[in-house]
Amino acid sequence: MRLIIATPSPFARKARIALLEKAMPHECVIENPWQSGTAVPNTNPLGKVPTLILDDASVIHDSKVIVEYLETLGAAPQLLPSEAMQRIAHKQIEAIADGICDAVVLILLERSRPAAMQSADWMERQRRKVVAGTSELARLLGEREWFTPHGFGLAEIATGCALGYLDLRFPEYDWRAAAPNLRALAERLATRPSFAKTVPSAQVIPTTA
Ligand SMILES: N[C@@H](CCC(=O)N[C@@H](CS)C(=O)NCC(=O)O)C(=O)O
Repeated sequence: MRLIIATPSPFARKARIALLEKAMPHECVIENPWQSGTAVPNTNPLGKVPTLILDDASVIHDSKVIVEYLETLGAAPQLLPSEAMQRIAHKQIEAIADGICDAVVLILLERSRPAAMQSADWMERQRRKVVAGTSELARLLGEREWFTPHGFGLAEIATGCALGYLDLRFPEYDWRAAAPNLRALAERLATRPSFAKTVPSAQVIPTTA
């Protein structure tokens, strides 16, 4: 399998962590989906990473679909619980974590526009989503070690990727002070080789009009 990634992408990181946790052999191909001439649209009509290319050349894209696909292969550990409501809890938490990342991406894109074209209102609207989403993740975790009785799984992966992305792309928001329980979760996750091997790093977002 080949996984098309970008080094800062929290969505790509989610898929990478799932592959590493399950010890599935794969190759990572680094792209920058924002650069002109990127090959990403050749495998994903939406032009986004991650994209998973299987050995028979079939393609699976969107991190949520990739993780669901990997689960069907049956390798341990199980990242999505079999029990229905716990499974929904993991997917709900993933949706919040991904939504935080979407809002940060929108802020970055706005900042990449010429200063006179940037909308402070738009960026503030996205910042509120980041803060409210993080606060909801903290509420859902509470004082527990993991979000659900299933233990480590998709919810923790998605949350860890969102928090890592905040550190990289939105460091002005001190989520550790706002949510000490998420800080403790992030510290636990950082000890896992899958997280340590996939720490995000920046790529350039070209200026857009
Ligand atoms: N829902 C998608 C989101 C993927 C996404 O937004 N990826 C960003 C990088 S962090 C991207 O490739 N953006 C390029 C673009 O939107 O043109 C997923 O979970 O895979």
